[in-house]
Amino acid sequence: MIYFVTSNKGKFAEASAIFPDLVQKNIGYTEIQADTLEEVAAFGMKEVLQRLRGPVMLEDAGLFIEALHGFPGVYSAYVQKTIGNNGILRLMDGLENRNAFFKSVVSYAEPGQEPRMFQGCVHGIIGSEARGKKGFGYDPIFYVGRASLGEMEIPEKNRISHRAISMHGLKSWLEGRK
Ligand code: ITT
Repeated sequence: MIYFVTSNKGKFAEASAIFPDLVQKNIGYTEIQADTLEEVAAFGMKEVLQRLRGPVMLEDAGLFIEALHGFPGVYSAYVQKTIGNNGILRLMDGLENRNAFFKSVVSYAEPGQEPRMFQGCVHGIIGSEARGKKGFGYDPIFYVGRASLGEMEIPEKNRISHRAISMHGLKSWLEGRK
């Protein structure tokens, strides 16, 4: 059993398809203002470990848009809550370079052990319109090939996503230790 500290149901559903013995803990942690997802995750884990024992993981993720110099990046959750997908589409209006990637950083720790981090990225493009009602966050505007992530069921998204890559990294490491 592993505790996954997250408030995000979509993240939890995707992670549960990879780790069937996951338990969601919606206890919150401080997301510091930093330049990298790694710093946010490492700080969050320190705080979480003061409150939770047992194997625990958390994940910090973000969308990085090339033409916007990596924005919204570490501010992805705030930007999604404020200007949302329509706001991003408007910012991208008329821009030819639509390249973007999602990045996920997972931090995992066990009592008395140094936390470990695993990362994953998926490259795609910001489409000209939102499509699909599956997934969460920026999924409807992020396209890999012809489909947006918002059009994909979890198993399909988990074949390519940043989160699936970082979590499979953790899973392989855990299995390699057995
Ligand atoms: P927790 O911190 O409680 O886990 P959160 O939603 O705040 O949940 P993050 O701090 O990692 O998660 O914020 C990342 C934001 O980036 C998230 O709120 C989404 O808007 C977006 N995001 C991350 N992964 C995504 C994905 O797979 N698909 C679409 N949007 C994603």
